[in-house]
Amino acid sequence: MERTLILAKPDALQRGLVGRLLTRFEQKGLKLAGLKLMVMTPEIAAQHYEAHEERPFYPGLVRFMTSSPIVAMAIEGIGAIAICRKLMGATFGCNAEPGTIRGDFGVSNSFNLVHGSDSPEAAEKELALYFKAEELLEYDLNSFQWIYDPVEELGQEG
Ligand code: IDP
Ligand code: MG
Repeated sequence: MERTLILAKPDALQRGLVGRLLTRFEQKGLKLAGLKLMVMTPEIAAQHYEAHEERPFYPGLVRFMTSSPIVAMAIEGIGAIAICRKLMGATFGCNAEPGTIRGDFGVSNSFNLVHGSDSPEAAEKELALYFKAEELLEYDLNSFQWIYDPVEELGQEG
């Protein structure tokens, strides 16, 4: 199992799309391990977007992400990082395929609704920025018995 950080960005919250975003991840068969409505502080933004600091869009990105609340989600599943990136679609809404979150709900290069970690290293760093260890819950999700093949994928006795 892998965990990834998903953010519903300020545009998603202001446009009333948070529930529909969460539904995309739930209906795919991913498990919610953490959930939080919060404001991204300038301090969190600086750490989160460290790698983009020199990019021309950085000041606008930080202004956008700190302008209104976000919803942080910890999402779990086998291969969750790559699966969530596929569900999100390409970075720019205008290029994103229909059927993806960015492809279905937006057209903007910057107001693109959703963030998802892009590697295991990023996921670990980013989850720690938004969640304390005790806010990430360990529990059995009953539906996993029907989402995964218990023998092939969950390694349970047949
Ligand atoms: P990602 O969100 O698909 O991983 P990144 O390249 O990591 O894309 O960029 C982080 C965020 O910065 C994007 O989601 C988007 O909001 C913003 N961004 C990236 N490139 C541009 C740009 O060229 N213009 C405006 N905003 C951008
Ligand atoms: Mg990125």
